[in-house]
Amino acid sequence: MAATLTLEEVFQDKIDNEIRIEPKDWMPEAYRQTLIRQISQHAHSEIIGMLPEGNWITRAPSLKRKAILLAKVQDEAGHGLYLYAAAETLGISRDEMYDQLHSGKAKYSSIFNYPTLTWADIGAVGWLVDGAAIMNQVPLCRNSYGPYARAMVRVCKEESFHQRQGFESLLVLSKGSPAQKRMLQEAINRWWWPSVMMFGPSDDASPHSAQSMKWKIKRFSNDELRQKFVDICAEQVKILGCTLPDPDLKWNEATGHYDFGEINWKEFWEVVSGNGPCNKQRLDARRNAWDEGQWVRDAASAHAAKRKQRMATSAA
Ligand code: BYC
Repeated sequence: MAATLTLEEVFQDKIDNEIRIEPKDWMPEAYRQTLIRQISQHAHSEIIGMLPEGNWITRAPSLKRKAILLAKVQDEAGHGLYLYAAAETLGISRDEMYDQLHSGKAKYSSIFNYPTLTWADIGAVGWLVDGAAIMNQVPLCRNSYGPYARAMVRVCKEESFHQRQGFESLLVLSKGSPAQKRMLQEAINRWWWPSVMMFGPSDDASPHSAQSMKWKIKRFSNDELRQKFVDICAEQVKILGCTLPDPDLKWNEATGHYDFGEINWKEFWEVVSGNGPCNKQRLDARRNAWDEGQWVRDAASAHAAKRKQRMATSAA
């Protein structure tokens, strides 16, 4: 007679056989907590990520660019809300997640703590930041938790458009005046290393990777994805007639990849721990938006309570 499997074994068996875990399925508490941590961090990144680009909506150089940027930033709001909804299926409330963000307890992507100083930074965010995000998120479409995987399919479709519009806008600058070309190269110089860091710590310093790979939350390691990103960008930058700010970037015939320079991990951890150029500004903006929206939440709750009462009275 076959031995009875434990809940844990049934769970891992599903994962090993590529069967998705759904909200009502049994799951180990640590799996639930890992997903809450990652999905909520991802949602916060989308919402905070609206700020550096939102900064340029009123200053976009043409009506076309303004319309594109508005749509992109609205997409990011949608991604954030979609992801909060996916995290809620794991038993955390949206208020708790907001509270963790506003109190500084929850992380969000390091990349959004850098400033967007010129219009070219907006193109660079599309090309490099969305490019890095897609590299990380396409494998997440196959992650083992159903609601997160399905959310990622939608998000990746929209982000591919974001990445292309960013590159196209940089391509226009690359054919412009000497000042525009200079602005383009400077934006690439500013955004390159933070984008490379965005993939997270190197594999030997990533505490969560091994377990997340076993649970198929992660399909590739941080360093594998980072290498793919470098390989692609090292070629694409040539089309822009620009360079990446890395003197050690060099094609390696033996490995079939680009070698690249040392990452400044001290800078990465400083930014992650709250000391980046814009951390304070970003969190203050979110906290103010939350406080200033209190009357909307109060009004919506009062309206819902009145409606409920009216329905109860008419049913009686
Ligand atoms: N920034 O063991 P590790 C977008 C933390 S937004 C800050 O490798 P894990 C867009 C990590 O949380 C898309 N913190 O962790 C929006 C952990 O700390 P805790 C953003 C980072 O989870 C607007 C510690 O370092 N994408 O597309 O296995 C405009 C150790 O790391 C970062 C996502 O959120 C970082 N960069 O792997 C434009 C993707 N990296 O929690 C575009 C979803 C690491 O132990 N997330 N940390 O305190 C993931 O794929 C994974 O969570 C990560 C990290 C690869 C980021």
